Amino acid sequence: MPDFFSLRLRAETSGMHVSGAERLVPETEAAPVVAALLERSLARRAQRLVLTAERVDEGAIMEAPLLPVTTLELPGPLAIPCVGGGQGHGTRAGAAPDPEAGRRAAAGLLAAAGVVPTVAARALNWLAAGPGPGGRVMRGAVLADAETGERLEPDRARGVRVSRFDYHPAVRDAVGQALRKAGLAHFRVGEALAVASKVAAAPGAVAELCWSDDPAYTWGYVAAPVLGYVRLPLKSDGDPKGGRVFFLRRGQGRAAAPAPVPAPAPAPASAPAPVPAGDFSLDDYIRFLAAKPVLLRGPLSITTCREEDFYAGHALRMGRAR
Ligand code: WAQ
Ligand code: MG
Repeated sequence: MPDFFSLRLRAETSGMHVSGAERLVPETEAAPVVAALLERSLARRAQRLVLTAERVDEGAIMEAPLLPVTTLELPGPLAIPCVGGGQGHGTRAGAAPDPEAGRRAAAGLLAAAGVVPTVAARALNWLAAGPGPGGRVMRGAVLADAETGERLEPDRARGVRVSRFDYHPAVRDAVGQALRKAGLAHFRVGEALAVASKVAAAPGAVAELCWSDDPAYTWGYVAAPVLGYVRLPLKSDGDPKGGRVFFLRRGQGRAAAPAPVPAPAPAPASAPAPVPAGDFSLDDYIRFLAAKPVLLRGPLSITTCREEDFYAGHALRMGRAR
């Protein structure tokens, strides 16, 4: 394989971050991908675009499995399930998914993945209020200790950005096709699945909670090594608050032990096994998210599932891990 390029585009208006895009592509594709990223940001009329392009040695790249995707059907008349709706982001025309039911379900999923329930509840409040100083939206993610709820991100205004990841070139087209076929063509789904799959591959990863700060995009997800990527309605139409919380279990070691690198995994049959908490530090965790080049691959599973069936199918109890 040729060398790869990490391409990162950041768009700002009046000094405020408006959007970002991350790609990790073979050198031969770098030029057309840069053009596509620029086009998308220009269409959003940003004032300032910052493009970073860095050569990445192919030998430094790790492969990690894509999380299986489930759209959760929630009980109640308002939460209408959604794959195949043709809207691209999971809502059938006329359906008004109930974000309160979604947030309750998200709390249960986080607890099942190993987040202490009071910590999960706190995290939902962070995103609802805007997790940055003064209730602002952050550019990156909140890091939270899954057991104590302590916030661990070094910069409370910026958060931690996941970078240097992409779909493996061998699966990228097939993934796009599978998502479109399932009614999940919206670019946010494909981008979020890639972020979540890298985050779940980090040493010490327990779970992630996310919904967009785009006021028009109301679906979000809970992702975890033991759950996969679980989509659900998480906010009301028009709400501009959103963000990400990465929950982690810290390892024993405090020295600069290198992050354990999982063997290049063949695609998992269902959910990939959780990475056990090992000998790694918070710095290792952050370095993995920001700097370790990761290509995601494996067949992509996409299903729709009722909440109780999801727990049964994953051998999880509602609200707590097996
Ligand atoms: N690394 C860390 N945090 C990030 C990153 C990143 N690369 N990109 C975005 N964030 C944080 C940041 O705080 C944003 O404010 C927040 O996440 C939301 O970002 O399957 O599009 O790009 O239908 O608005 C979920 C899709 C879409 C659910 C989420 O997030 C589905 C989305 P956005
Ligand atoms: Mg984004």
